[in-house]
Amino acid sequence: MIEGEDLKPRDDAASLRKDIVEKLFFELAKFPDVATRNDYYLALAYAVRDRLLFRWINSSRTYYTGKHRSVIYLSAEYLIGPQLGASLLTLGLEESAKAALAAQGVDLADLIEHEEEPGLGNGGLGRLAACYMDSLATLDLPAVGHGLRYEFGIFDQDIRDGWQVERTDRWLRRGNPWEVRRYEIEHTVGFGGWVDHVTDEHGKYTARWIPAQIVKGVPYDTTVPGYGTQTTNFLRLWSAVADEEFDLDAFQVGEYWRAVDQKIRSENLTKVLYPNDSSPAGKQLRLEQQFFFVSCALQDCIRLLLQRAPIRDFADKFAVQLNDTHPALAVPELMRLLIDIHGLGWDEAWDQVRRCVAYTNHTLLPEALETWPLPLMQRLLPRHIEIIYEINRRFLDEVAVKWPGDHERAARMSIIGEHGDKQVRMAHLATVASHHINGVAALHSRLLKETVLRDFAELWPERFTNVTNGVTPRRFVALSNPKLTDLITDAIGDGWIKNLDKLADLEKHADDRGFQEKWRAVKHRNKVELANWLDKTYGLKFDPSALFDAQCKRIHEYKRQHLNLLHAIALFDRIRRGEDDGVTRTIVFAGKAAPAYRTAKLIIRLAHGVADAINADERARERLRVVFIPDFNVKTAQRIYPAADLSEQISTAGMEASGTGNMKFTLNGALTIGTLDGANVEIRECVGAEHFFLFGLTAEQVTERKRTGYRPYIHLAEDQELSRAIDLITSGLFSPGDRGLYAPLVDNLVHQDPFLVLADFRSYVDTQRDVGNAWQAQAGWTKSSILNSARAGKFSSDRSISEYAKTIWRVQPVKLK
Ligand code: F58
Repeated sequence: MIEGEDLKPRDDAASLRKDIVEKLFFELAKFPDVATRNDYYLALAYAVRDRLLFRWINSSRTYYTGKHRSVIYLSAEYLIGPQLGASLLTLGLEESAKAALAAQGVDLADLIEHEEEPGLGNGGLGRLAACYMDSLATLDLPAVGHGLRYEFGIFDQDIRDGWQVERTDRWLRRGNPWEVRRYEIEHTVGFGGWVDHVTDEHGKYTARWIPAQIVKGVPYDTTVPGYGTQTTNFLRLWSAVADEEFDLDAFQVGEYWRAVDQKIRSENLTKVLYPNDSSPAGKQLRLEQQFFFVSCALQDCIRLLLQRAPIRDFADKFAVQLNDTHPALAVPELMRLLIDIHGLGWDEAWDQVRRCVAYTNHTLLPEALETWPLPLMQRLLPRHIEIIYEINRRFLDEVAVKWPGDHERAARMSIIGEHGDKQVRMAHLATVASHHINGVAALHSRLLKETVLRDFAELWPERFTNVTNGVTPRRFVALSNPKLTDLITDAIGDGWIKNLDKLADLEKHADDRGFQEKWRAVKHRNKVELANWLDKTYGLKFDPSALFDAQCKRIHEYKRQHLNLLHAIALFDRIRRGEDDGVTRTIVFAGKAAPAYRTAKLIIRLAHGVADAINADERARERLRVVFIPDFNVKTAQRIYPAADLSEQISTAGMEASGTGNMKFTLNGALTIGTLDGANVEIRECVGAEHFFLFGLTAEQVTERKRTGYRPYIHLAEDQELSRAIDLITSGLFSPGDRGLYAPLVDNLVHQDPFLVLADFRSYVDTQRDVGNAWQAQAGWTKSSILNSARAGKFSSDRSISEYAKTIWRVQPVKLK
């Protein structure tokens, strides 16, 4: 008999080389002499995938027979980043791969560079899901991530004449070697139609949904290997295919187009990711996507469950986590499956839902809280809306018991919003169904209880909790910053990669001049590498000895890239006026704007306008550069964090739920300039106030300013530097030939300024002066940099996931047989 062990791929360079050539032959039908870079990339990826699959089989076997509870992570987005480098790191295959390829005359770094990433997310939320998948596997927790296999992910960003131009992301065009399509699994998902209510011969009432349209969901699996363990989980992304390839009737009467119409429409479902950040798209297709993937996910869980246990074990077997409200239709869908398909009564079904579902909120911005028009939901999901109504009816009864006669509160809490047109409030639906509701940083979780979910927190205080976000140190230090990794490992061993609190051992080296010297040298090398890459790729220049000041994230008014730009303009103005503080700076921006978000696009244009004006000024460009790095994604992010000296986390206090870029910068030794917002608060607590540049209004002060009537133009009158900066924008200096270009931006700042940019300007530029001074005292800066890394252990996603596991999911690690 052939045993698993007989099939185990060998990891030495010679075996790997043989496997690569074999893949070239038998997967790609190529021989080495004619193999392209893509062929070699694919061949290596397939060889690596074999090793991942080997580990995965072991995990699956153990899970198949086990009695444990698994995590079902539901997320509409996963920004997993390029897979080759990360897989080699996890498998410990880097050296073998390098040698195996070298023997073929191929450079591994070149193949890693060649890989395109699956951009299946917008920003922080999608990247968080990917970090969490990594930590789940690393902590030996059985988990499956379910999501959508968008054929086109987040758009690629080009810059033309300083403007963002979107290009479709054809990430699948050269093949995706990491995924495995499972042909044996498919689930049908219905849309539209009507509901039949019937009472059978035993007097049992049942509802039967007759959808008007059926789409099939097929899964594509990508392995997620744990680091320093054999555990390997997977991400299961669902793709829509037509139920029937052709409409035969139409075909037979010669209407060929109509014959394929249904197919095209079904497959459109998973075509494209909505490129919206912070505000939901509100489009029917998006609602269809959400329902489609949660329905597939839940049907899949039930399929697996019923192989070994009765339906009533659902909640014992699965902990279902809603990554924001995008998967909240899982609530009525699970109810429907349990009641209509598997015959449970309402109470039993609701008990299952309440015992397994939990909800993470990622935003307080009112425009970002998802609601769906009732008529749309009624039309698309007639059975689900009935279920939602019944959930709401029972819930409002509970509210009436606690607060008899308080109709205003009941209206506020209702799942159905009655402001203007009726809406389904997804956050209320998710909250009512969940045993735990969490925010993503301490401040955010507190504000969540005090503002958007206040009534609910009063009703069920015990359900509310906080889990501060974290990031994986594997990708964001070990993989992306190998020089720092070596330096740290030489000093304290390599235990920190799996146990990030161990970074604290670096503290004892923080005052050591020799160590500081090495630390600085690593940072400098990383900056040189970034500078070279930027020059080669985009012709962008910067001086690696400059203070590298970086703001990299989606472009949004609440994140205040324009505050950063006002500072750049103030510096430029000072230089032109003959003031020189002796600090050389490069201010780097990177980030995408939602295609329909005009102000965000104008901010990008302004960044380029400022960059050009500085460049054109001989004196200024010696001291100051503004650089906009196009197409921010996981791959470029990995180049930027290791090189940064200063991390800009300057959102209006109370508006950034957590931030995770802030953690990645800190771990890589950047100091933060930031407001008391999101996880900045906790970062500052950990690294120490003296190693963090704090400025700006607090969340409470922001609320108070708005309450008492905020008048931004007062700051213009009071602050000459600010008014000069604004004047420079309107003078046309940054928009040659077009003085009105930035008028929408400027008018908004001067008259409304909803994000209090002008209110925080003075505090920000003064704090930036402190930054400049600190930068000039090299040893002090380096010490702070070391301490920032050393004290950032808390921000590992391993810590976040252990908290979810213990307090929310009640799942235990499973050691492989
Ligand atoms: C982000 N949200 C938060 N949303 O803004 C950030 O503070 C937090 O650190 C991060 O989640 C992880 O918790 C976010 O990225 C989206 O991208 C949504 C995508 C779908 C449309 C609405 C925004």
